Formats: sequence, structure tokens, C-alpha cells
Amino acid sequence: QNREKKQLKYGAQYKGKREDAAMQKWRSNRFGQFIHWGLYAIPGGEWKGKTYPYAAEFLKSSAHISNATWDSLSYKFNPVKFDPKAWAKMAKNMGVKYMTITTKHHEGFSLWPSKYSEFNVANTPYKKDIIGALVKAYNSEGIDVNFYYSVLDWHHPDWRYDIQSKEDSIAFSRYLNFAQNQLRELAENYPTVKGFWFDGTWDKSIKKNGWWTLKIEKMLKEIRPGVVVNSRLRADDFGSRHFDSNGDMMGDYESGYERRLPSPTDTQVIHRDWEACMTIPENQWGYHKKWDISYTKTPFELIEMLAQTTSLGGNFLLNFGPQADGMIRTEEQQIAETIGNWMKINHPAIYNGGYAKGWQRQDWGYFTQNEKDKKLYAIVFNIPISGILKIQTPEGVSIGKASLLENTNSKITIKEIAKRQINLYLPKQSFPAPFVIVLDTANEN
Ligand code: FHN
Repeated sequence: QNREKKQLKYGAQYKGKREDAAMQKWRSNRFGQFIHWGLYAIPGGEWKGKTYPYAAEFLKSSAHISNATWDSLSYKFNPVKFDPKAWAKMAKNMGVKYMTITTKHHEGFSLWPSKYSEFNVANTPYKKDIIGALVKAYNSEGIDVNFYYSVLDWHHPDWRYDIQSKEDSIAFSRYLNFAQNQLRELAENYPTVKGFWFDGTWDKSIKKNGWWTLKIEKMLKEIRPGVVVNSRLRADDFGSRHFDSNGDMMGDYESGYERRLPSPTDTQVIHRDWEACMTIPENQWGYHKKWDISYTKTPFELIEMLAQTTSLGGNFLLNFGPQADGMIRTEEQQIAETIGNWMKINHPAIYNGGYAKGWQRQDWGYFTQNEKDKKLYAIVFNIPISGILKIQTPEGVSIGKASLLENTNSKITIKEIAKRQINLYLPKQSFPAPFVIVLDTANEN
């Protein structure tokens, strides 16, 4: 198409992938933990004896709770069992390299002692700075911390969904100042922050103020050079989001994959950085008391999603919704442990992993290739009854050796059955969990 390029003041700031050290680190992480924590953890999806099956963090809206009533939950926020070190240990054992925490979700409550809003953790019975404690604990475990920030704010009187009058415009510009102040405060107060993850930017009010989204991106990068910002923050001059009116991605990575992944063969996505965020239940981010109201994914399904995402050069951000008392629910702890046991052995196929060019995906699972040392891995989820895995090799490449990552002495016989068609014969043993094969490849000439 010969579409004429539009002149944009607030569009994409660069094309292609960022290749500086901070971005490379972000990309190599591959696996992250998302945490949704706020006042919504207190009712946990229930109000006046009724269970609301919709997302727990939306209870204020689903149960039509007034601002005054919701805001008074802050007088009950007292997570006496909160142990940031225990959370960080659990995350470390699960194998994540980064964590993204809701500093402020749509309800407008700040988990740090913000000087720009009274509605913050310092004014609860708990009093202490949750964000500071988490940054310290996770960083001590070597885990990067990113800040989620909802621009949409149900609490702030100056928030507007649209700008339809002069009054709206004056109020909303006060709101934008407020949000900018909070974001500056976060960037300045927590110097090790590695990224900002924006949400709640879909309303007309923000789409009409694309200039502000660029201003914020620039401000954060000025205060914390290298910081990584998601595409969801951004709108351009015409209100296009994520991608500007010329089709170029804004921000540093695409963050549109939510509770879904690109198809395993959608190789479009490998040309940019991207991240998928995922719930364990169908659609609960904050803590919901009832987990039997929807399907919950199994640890192996989640591992498969992590493998699929890695195979397409993306990061996988898996969500946890801690309880109001500060504990992480047992089910989530168990899932984290199972994933962690898998990661302990199989992480070489994930960290730094990316798209394995030329290796056609087969139904047994996914190929990933380490973007640094170029090692090739096959992550196997479906084992044929025959125990034979089919592989189609790229033109001019052969497989010299194949072995299980968990046991490099294991014998996997390789047979070429036709040109570029290889059979791998798995050792006769049981495979109770998904596993990884390391493939040593050689160029044929
Ligand atoms: O409404 C929110 C939701 O609660 C959650 O925070 C997710 C995470 O990506 N974002 C919004 C929906 O897109």
C-alpha cells in the first residue's frame, strides 16, 4: 500500500527494537511475575454476602459501591502477614527475572506514601510503604521491579472519561498534572525501577491528549535513563493507541496481549518486543475469595504458554493476586512451586530465548533458540505414542546430537528419513512433565 505517511508530533519515537543494555536485559528476562494488590483484596469479590463473579478488582463497579464506601476500605487495610522477603523468595524459586506491581490500580489507592494523594498506604492502619519494601526484597533476590500505574482513576475528582466541556478540560488538565507528579515521585523515590507499565488509557479523554503520553514517556526516561515503557501508555496526535497512525509501535514493547497469546505460528510478532500478561483464573487479577467460579489454568498449561511466548520472542508476565492479610493464596504458591521445579532444570530454554529461525513448529511443542549463544531447544508437551518426534530441518542444517536437558547422557537416536526430515527416538522412560531436548546443530557444508 502506498499510504502517505502522516506527520506526527506524538507518534513513535524510533523504529525497530531498542538495543541498549537495559532493553536487552528486559528482553532476556522472558519470565515475570505480575502482582495486583490493592483495597479490592479486602472484599475479595464478595459484597454484602453476594459473590460477584466478575474481576475482583472491579467489584466497586460491579457491585455499584459508592466512592465514600469504597474509600473507607483503606481504614481496614492492614496486611499483618505481609512478608516481602517471602514473596520475593517465592518469585525467585518460581524462576522469574522481573516483577511488575500495581502501584495504583483503577480504584486510585496508592501503595506508596504519595505526597500527592491522601488515599495512600500511609493513611491505613498498616502505614508502611509497600512499594519500597517490595523493591528492596525483590532486588535483593536479583529480580527487576517494574511499576504498573493506572491512568484511569475512579477516586480522583478530576478524572474524566471524555472531554466535552471547558470544565472537563480544566479538571482533566489538573488530573494529568496529578498523575505526572505521582509518576515523577515513583521514578525519583525508587531509583532501581526498571520499567513502567501503564494501564487504563483507553478512554477518549486520554486519546484526545496523546501529547501527555509522550511527555510522560520522555520524563520517565529522563529521570531514569534506560527505563522501559509499554505501548499501552501511548496515544498519538489522532488518538491511535499502541501503534501510531503510520502503523509504528509507540513505547518500547507491545503490551496488547492480555489473557491471550499470538498463535504459535504468528511470526509477525518477532519483529518487535512484546509481552503477554496472563491470569491463572479466567479473568481475576486481584484476589477473589472464590476460585471455583471459573476455570483455573494448570501449571503445565502456564509453562506451555511461557514456552509458546518465548518461541515467538516475547515475555510472559504471570499474575498473582495476594490476600488482604498479605499472604499469597495456597493455590498460587503451589502453582509457583511446580513452575519453579520445571524452571530449575529447563530455564536455559527460556532465559534469552527467542524465535528459532527456519525450525518449523511441530505439534509436539515449541523450538526456542538462545539469542546469545544460539543454542537450540525443543520444548516437548505432546509425546506421540510411538515416542518419535518429527523434525523438519532448515535447508543446509543437520542435527549432530540430541539429548535431554535434564540428563545430557540420555540417548536420543537421530535418523534422517528423507531430505530435511528427521526422526528423534525418545528414550523409553516416562515423562511426567513437559521436558526439553538440546539439539546440537551443524551447517552441512
Ligand atoms: O482493567 C484492568 C485489569 O484489572 C488488569 O489490571 C489488566 C492487566 O492487564 N488491565 C486492565 C484490563 O485491560
